Amino acid sequence: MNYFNCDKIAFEGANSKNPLSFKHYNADELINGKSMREHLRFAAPYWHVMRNVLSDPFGGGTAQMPWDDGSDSVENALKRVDVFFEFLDKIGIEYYCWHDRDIAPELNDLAASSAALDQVVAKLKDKQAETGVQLLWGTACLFSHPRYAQGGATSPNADVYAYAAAQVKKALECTKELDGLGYTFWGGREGYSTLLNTDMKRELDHLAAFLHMAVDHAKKIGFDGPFYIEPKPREPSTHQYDSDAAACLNFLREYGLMEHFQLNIETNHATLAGHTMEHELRVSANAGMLGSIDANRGDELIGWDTDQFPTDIYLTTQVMLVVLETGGLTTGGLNFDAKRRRESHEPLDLMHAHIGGMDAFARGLKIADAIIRDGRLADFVKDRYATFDSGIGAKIESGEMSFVDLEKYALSNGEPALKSGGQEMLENLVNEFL
Ligand code: XUL
Ligand code: CO
Repeated sequence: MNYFNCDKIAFEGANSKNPLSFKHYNADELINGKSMREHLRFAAPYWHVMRNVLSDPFGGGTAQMPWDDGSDSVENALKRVDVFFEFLDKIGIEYYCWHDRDIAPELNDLAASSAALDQVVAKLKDKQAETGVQLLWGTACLFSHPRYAQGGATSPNADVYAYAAAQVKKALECTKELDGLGYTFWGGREGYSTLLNTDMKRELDHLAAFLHMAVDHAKKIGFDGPFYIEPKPREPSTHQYDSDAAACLNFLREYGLMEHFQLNIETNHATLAGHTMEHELRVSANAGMLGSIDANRGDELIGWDTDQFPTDIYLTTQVMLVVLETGGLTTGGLNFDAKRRRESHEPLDLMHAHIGGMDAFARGLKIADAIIRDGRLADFVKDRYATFDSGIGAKIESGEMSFVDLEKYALSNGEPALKSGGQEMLENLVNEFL
């Protein structure tokens, strides 16, 4: 098959002028004893690669998909699988992710949709065995069909809730069938449009019960991969309950779900929440809950989820600094939850898009590794807290001190001598490596 009209993308090095080559991503090159492929664990999202027609709020799809007959048939869905695996083979990506309704059509009733899913899953299983490609995570689409207009696991309607549960049960079983490493919950419509009609407490209780049932069912079928929650503040809803990493952590703690879940952090969701990606990654990592990454970026001038491919080396460096400092991704990966611009409608644009993202992350990885090996940045941060390493600071950290003790100390110690935070010096230091 040759739908992408190119050979396998090869590493040609930084001096190559071939746009269909990697300049920096060299899968087998070792960085600190581990290959780039193992560090980066790139994944491709079925929904963007195979199903995104590149429409926007003002116009329909532009994407050329000569392999797709536009129908909701199982036959068409099976054909897409071949095209997707051609894409993965040529780009050299070894993991992928799906929603149930990306890979197979939603048909007239639940039983028919599930039967269609089984057929496609059987083919995906064969393709995985043939190629060694692995499923990074599966998920259920609980946001496109009109029945989910008011939510799935937070719907005010119990029949919708049951339908959503049945869909997740099936998606979980398909993930298990494909030896998926994880399972994601992104609550697209788990939130509200207005609080005038919303019993927030009741909806959150329902959501927690739903997730507990998912955990129970995973145990029952022997699925032991982590569940991921993917935070996002809004769009499509006005407010999504999983609005950012901190809100998700609070929810998981409140409802006793911490041990079964990790977070899947997406760049454009972080920025929509008014945070940097680095912030969201650090919040997750601090709680020991950083599981996986949806690697994309937003646009500073557009206020919605533009899902662009990551190209900013500063951003990929920040991401890889957190990933390396926390010991690397284990079950998770870097899933390019990103789409081409509407103007980039040719199949080959998919190649350019992923080449750019992979090269940007390869550079981020090398730079982050160099910054860590250099040590000056970490030394500065450590030194900044040095007053807590001994004396009064060490006593504060060990919990020995009271307000009375600290008042006594402050009265005798005089005015503290504060050192510079050194931001500009550190910004210069980071730029030395770029
Ligand atoms: C939507 C988004 C989803 C999730 C999976 O913004 O990121 O595609 O990654 O449901
Ligand atoms: Co995502």
